[in-house]
Amino acid sequence: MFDFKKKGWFSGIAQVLKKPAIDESMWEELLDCLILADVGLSTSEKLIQEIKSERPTSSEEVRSALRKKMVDLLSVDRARKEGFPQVAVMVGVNGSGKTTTCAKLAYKFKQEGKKVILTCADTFRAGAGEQLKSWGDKLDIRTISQRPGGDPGAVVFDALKSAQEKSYDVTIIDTAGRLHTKFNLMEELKKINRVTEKEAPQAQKEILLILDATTGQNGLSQARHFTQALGVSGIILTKLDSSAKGGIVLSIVSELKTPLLYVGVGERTEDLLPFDPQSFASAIL
Ligand SMILES: Nc1nc2c(ncn2[C@@H]2O[C@H](COP(=O)(O)OP(=O)(O)OP(=O)(O)O)[C@@H](O)[C@H]2O)c(=O)[nH]1
Ligand SMILES: [Mg+2]
Repeated sequence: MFDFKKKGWFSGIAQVLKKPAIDESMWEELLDCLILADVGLSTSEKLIQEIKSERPTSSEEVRSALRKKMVDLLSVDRARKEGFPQVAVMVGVNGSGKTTTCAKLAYKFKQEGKKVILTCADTFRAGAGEQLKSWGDKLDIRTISQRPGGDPGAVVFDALKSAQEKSYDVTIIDTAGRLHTKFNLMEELKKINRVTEKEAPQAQKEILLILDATTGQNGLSQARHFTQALGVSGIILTKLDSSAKGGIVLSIVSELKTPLLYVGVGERTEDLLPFDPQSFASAIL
């Protein structure tokens, strides 16, 4: 299990809350701690304002209010996330960890006894198909790909047909990394979505945005474009094991109003953890 507490992202808060008096300087120090942990200015200010308005009378009350606010904030839109996706399309910028996360998710579903198929709709980068296939081989999971330069929509079509004919439970679709500013590439993702809508209308679908936690606040504006253009249903935050600061999860969910479903904490297939707001908040505070 990944130890959120060990990272010490919010250890400053514990120090501030050791002080007996609740005064203006304490609120300022708390705000600084949140910003330093990469919570982002507007989310940090919002959290502090809300807690302040409850007029806590002890540092313990401040701590429990902060914990509760964090859980509320992180719990956005999670109710409909029951069950498992039958079709998952992974989107995001270059190098964010899409292909690795495809393998991690495939491994997880396979562990749960589901029949999984991996699909490489990244026909852009030479070697993308081989990269996904080598994960598939390692996990003994069927992988569908096409030669570079092919039509990603066609690969997805083939994969969904095959999944239906052979009764696969989950189809995981990898796509090419792209910047949200590349109009044609964004249109290509929309086309992939249209193919999944058409070929698997009944399936529970997820469009998952794979975000690299180390890009911090800068990654957020890119992410916003993806969520707006594609109707992203969930986020997977990768590389939380590296130099990233955990507060980023709060700014992501607060800014994008999209639930954070998993975090990536390493390069191995087992390094994907379901994200649970309650355990996160309890671990860090
Ligand atoms: N430390 C760490 N590294 C990760 C994690 N997830 C992915 N990586 C690494 O990030 C690098 C890029 O991962 P890929 O899965 O190839 O990223 P991608 O989004 O598919 O990249 P493109 O297809 O080129 O856009 C690889 O070196 C991965 O091992 C993670 O959770 N932690
Ligand atoms: Mg890739």
